[in-house]
Amino acid sequence: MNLKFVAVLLFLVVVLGVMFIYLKPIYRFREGLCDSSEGRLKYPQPSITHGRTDVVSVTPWLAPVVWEGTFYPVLLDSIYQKRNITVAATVFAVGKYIRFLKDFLETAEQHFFVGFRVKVYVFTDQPNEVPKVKMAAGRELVVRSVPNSKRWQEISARRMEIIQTLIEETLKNDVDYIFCLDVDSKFHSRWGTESLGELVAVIHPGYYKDDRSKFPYERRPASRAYVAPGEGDFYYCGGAFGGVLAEVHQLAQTCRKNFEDDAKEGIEAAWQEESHLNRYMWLNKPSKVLSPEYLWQDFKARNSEVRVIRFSGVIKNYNEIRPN
Ligand code: UD2
Repeated sequence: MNLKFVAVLLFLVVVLGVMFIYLKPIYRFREGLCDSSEGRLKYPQPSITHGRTDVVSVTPWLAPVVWEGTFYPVLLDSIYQKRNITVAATVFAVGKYIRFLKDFLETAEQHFFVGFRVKVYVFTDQPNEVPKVKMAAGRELVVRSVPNSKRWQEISARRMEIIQTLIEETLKNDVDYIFCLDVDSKFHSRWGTESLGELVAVIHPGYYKDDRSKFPYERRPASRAYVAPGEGDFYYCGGAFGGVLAEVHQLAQTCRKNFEDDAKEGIEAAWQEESHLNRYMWLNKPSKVLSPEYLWQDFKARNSEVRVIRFSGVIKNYNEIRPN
């Protein structure tokens, strides 16, 4: 009886072993994951009609616009894996916004540059309240104290100054890419190497089908965030942008200076640093543009061209969470 059992068990182990050896490569090949016998990656042949026809996938200045279906994640990951990159993310959780941090950090662990070296910089006025989130090997959480402010507009806008200083004082030789993200958001799906570029902007989910005359740019010529009628490419989010350190440093420094010079003259742009960022991106075209998959809004129904929501802003009660 025991011998029979052992024989059946052995038989099953052999069958499963053979299946594993022969079927795994076939499965992996279908997924586009397979190494060829020479150790090279196999993936579907690029087609001359590659990409999507229902959405824009390249800008007039020839920057890619990243949508699901325009890239092979495994191919991109293999390219950047060889470069051994480190990606930083900044996130601010000041005042009541600390409540969003746990979900942000936990979902970042599941979806944001999984398998890569990542440093998440949390800026908060309540360092003791930062949730303990288990981070995978090679991933690190750094907590920095920042003061609170009476005005939410200042909390949001002062991020540029803090990002500028962080790059100058800490990140310079340590990190290759940086993304600056809103905390009241969650990751739902992959955000990875496809998003990397010199200067990266995300198209705002609220305006991507609108004519540029409807974009909420700063329209007063007195402001340094001014965008004239007939100007502007896309309306970009203030809640997510990034790129290589030098480019993001230049962006943060310029937006900060323009914001402060405006303030000296008693002007605050319509959407604070988001307005300055939009002006900056008009004059300094992003080298990669991310579709609204990369910052959706939970209160919006998903449109059919948005096949994947990767990151989205949660529904929040502004009156309840903002300082004023
Ligand atoms: C938009 C932008 C935001 C910013 C703002 C204009 C998106 C999705 N969001 O969102 O990035 O450009 O317009 O100022 O594009 N914060 C705190 N504590 C506060 C207030 C803000 O920590 O009391 C931080 C936090 O990281 C938050 C971010 O600042 O995610 C932006 O503030 P918001 O979410 O209130 O801005 P909102 O929703 O108007």
